[in-house]
Amino acid sequence: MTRIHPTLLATVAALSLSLPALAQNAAPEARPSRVEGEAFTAPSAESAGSVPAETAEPNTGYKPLLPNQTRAPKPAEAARVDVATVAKGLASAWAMEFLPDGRMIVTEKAGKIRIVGKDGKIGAPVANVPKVDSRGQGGLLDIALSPGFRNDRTVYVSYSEPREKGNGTTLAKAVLTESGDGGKLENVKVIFRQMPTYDGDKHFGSRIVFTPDGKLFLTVGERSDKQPRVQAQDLSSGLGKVFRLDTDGNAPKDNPYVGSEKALPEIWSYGHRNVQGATLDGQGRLWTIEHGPRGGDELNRPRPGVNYGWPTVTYGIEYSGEKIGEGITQAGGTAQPVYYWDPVIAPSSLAYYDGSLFPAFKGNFLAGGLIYPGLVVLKLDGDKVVTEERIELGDRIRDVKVGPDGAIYAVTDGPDGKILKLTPKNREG
Ligand SMILES: [Ca+2]
Repeated sequence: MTRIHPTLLATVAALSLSLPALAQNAAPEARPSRVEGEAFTAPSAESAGSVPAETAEPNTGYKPLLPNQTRAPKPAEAARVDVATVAKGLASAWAMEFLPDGRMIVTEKAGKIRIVGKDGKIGAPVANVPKVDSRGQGGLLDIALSPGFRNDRTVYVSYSEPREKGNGTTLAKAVLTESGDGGKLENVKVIFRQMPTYDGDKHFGSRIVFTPDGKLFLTVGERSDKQPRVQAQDLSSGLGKVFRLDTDGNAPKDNPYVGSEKALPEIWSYGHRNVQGATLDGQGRLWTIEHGPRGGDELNRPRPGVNYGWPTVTYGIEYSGEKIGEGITQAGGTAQPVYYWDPVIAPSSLAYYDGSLFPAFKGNFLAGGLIYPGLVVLKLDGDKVVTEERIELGDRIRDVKVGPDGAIYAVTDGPDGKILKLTPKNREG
């Protein structure tokens, strides 16, 4: 965790930010303040151009605290991609994963899992999927393969679970057995429930990310409405959190709040809004992308016990145009987003590019956009964004994955959904 250096405090004073709040948070047990590392050094890259990818009018009058925290320049040289459709006819696909043999496994929001062949043939629905509440933004959400899938055939799914007096995001594991072009889930076990249950149809998250130490992260939402969303700041509530779990859904002993009487031991980080994108970077660290309010989508690198601000601190405003809470964009004890978008892109998904087909994308993040109809490519240097590039695909993108072949696969939203494959444009052809 970052300690505040005296010279940084002086810098902060010079910038006339709130010193009392900072002093309070400089106590040994305090969460990192917004003043982090080399935050005041403007990042730059040789590949950067001089104009941002985003040129539309912002929705808010807020200014970023940090250089390049929004509207980073585009690369001087644009990526040239070919786009092919590898599968079509999916019904509101939500998530896609590659199976070890190169086929794909896909969730559909209404509650179906299908295996898609390498030839694009969409398989029959897998039987025995848990019942989902698919109203609004709910339904069958993410799917992830157990790290030992080749042997244990275990899959993990997150979904909005119908419950007494409402619904909530639930994580289940099951064994996938295949027959014909379909199959079934066996030994379905709910291993974690986001609580409390709430009667709504928005902001369920969610993504599942396994880590090399045999644990997993589960991201969720805060249920959107004004009444539940304040619980994103409440450590006794499961709303608006990133959880870290073991593969049976229990809190690992080294989680930040294990042993605390007032906080849920499964919590990794808090103050999140609706996290629908999550991935590990090349160092195995978690990154998330979340839907903000109007003008406040965020890229974060969630660290243990850190408060990401929502709904007290945000760069966005209500869709009505009102400010959110006190309308503050920074506060001691909360982490600034690494990057934010105003206007929003509505980020559905996040992947880390570690393939070799696109050398220029090596180590970059790829985010799928629902409002921005395509992919957003972020190049980072030392955890700061140096360029933002847009690849328009003409469709709402629900998930993005890097294939075993190094190609980029984007899953489109809505009826007659497609899986698109992006490869570098053949300059000779
Ligand atoms: Ca935030």
